[in-house]
Amino acid sequence: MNDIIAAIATGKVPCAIGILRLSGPGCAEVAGQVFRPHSGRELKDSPPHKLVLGTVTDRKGRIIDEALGVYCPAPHSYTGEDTVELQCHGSPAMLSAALEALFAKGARQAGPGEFTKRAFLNGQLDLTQAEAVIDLIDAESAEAAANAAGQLGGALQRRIDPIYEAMTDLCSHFHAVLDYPDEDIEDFQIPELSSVLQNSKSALRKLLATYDRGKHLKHGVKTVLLGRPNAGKSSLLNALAGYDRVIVTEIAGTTRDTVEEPVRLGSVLLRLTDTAGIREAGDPIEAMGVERSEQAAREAELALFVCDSSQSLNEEDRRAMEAALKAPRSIAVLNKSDLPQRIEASELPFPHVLSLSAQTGENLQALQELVEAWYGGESHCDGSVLTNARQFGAISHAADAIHRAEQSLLLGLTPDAVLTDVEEAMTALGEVTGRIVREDITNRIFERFCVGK
Ligand SMILES: Nc1nc2c(ncn2[C@@H]2O[C@H](COP(=O)(O)OP(=O)(O)OP(=O)(O)O)[C@@H](O)[C@H]2O)c(=O)[nH]1
Ligand SMILES: [Mg+2]
Repeated sequence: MNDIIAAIATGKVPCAIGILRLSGPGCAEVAGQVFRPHSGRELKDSPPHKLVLGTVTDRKGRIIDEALGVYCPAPHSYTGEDTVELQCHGSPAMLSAALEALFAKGARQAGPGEFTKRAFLNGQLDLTQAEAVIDLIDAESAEAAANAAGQLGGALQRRIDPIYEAMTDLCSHFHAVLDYPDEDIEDFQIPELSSVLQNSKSALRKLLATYDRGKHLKHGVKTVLLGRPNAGKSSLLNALAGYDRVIVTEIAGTTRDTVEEPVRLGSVLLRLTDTAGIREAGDPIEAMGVERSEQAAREAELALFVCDSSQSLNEEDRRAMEAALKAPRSIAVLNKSDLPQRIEASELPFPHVLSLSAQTGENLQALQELVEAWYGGESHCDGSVLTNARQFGAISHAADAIHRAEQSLLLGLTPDAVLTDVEEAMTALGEVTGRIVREDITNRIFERFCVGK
């Protein structure tokens, strides 16, 4: 990591400001050959962490921009190394020319995520925080951003660390007793082991339970609109999206294919899929559309069964209902509440039935309230939830290992057999935060038990 990396940190379209970023020992010298402060001082001698105005040159030495530069010497920087940022005007051509000039002076192109990787390797961030950086960049809602910002601030790490610490204490105690019999160390206690295992398992299970909320925050809730032709599915999608996303006509069978649209309902992002109306298809294309509707229903977390409440229920409605009820959560929508009603809520075998009008917008609020009650809320936007499959997989692995350790203890196996599983759990937790287990146990032995004095 001794080389100097450089990259354009902003997008590749013309905009007001474009940022060039460098990191690595001595990068201020390299940047200083391309960016010259108006003050006449070298960039490396400029006041650290302060913006200075200057000119940017290309590899031929021609001035191509006037920009602000900031030098952050190690270790007080994002990567923990010397870093420089040049805030230029946002011309992609100019930024490329300046980047080439930096390459000519000894920098090399940074790889994807390399600045954050260096921050991790230099101990500025743990893995959960490094992952939060990418979540923050990808955030599609303020809630997702708030959660990623919380994780970047270390919220998930703070939740995992105490569990890891308790296991470290346990293992280090055990190894200390075993490896240093001459030292006067208190003997190992089975009840202590048992209670640590129990607490750890319950904390890990609570953490695993946050994954659904984390997924919803990050990716939205996969939602499908199901119903017979002309029920008003597309009208509902348009009403929720706030614009005419899909074609609506009075002709039954208007929608022939599935159509996806992200829709925000309060604090919840729904990945809404409109589908072809479910019925005995009149032609092969429609048949394929209906098959896709049923496929979308199988993949959905939330199904909205839409029916035309001005018409009595028929077989087609029942077929759509059946598909909707298979989703983990479902809501029956009695659409067209603005027309004379022919269906009673009690006719529908759904725990949640809402009467509304996609056309007039009447009672759409009720749908939002229900969705928010299920998937929304501010409570879990603090960054302490699991948001990706890697974290979930590793925490599940840890929970399984702890469960095995508990079982071994119950079966009366010796503590070393139990501790093998505990160490496996620690390794799995270490994968989430990026900690190295052996090193931590060793450090703790010397820290806590003063072995070797
Ligand atoms: N009065 C009234 N008409 C509605 C309402 N919602 C939809 N419609 C009408 O019902 C007809 C069918 O609406 P669509 O949204 O195309 O229905 P769909 O379920 O998508 O139908 P397919 O795509 O054929 O499966 C259109 O003429 C809409 O204007 C409503 O709330 N009230
Ligand atoms: Mg439609």
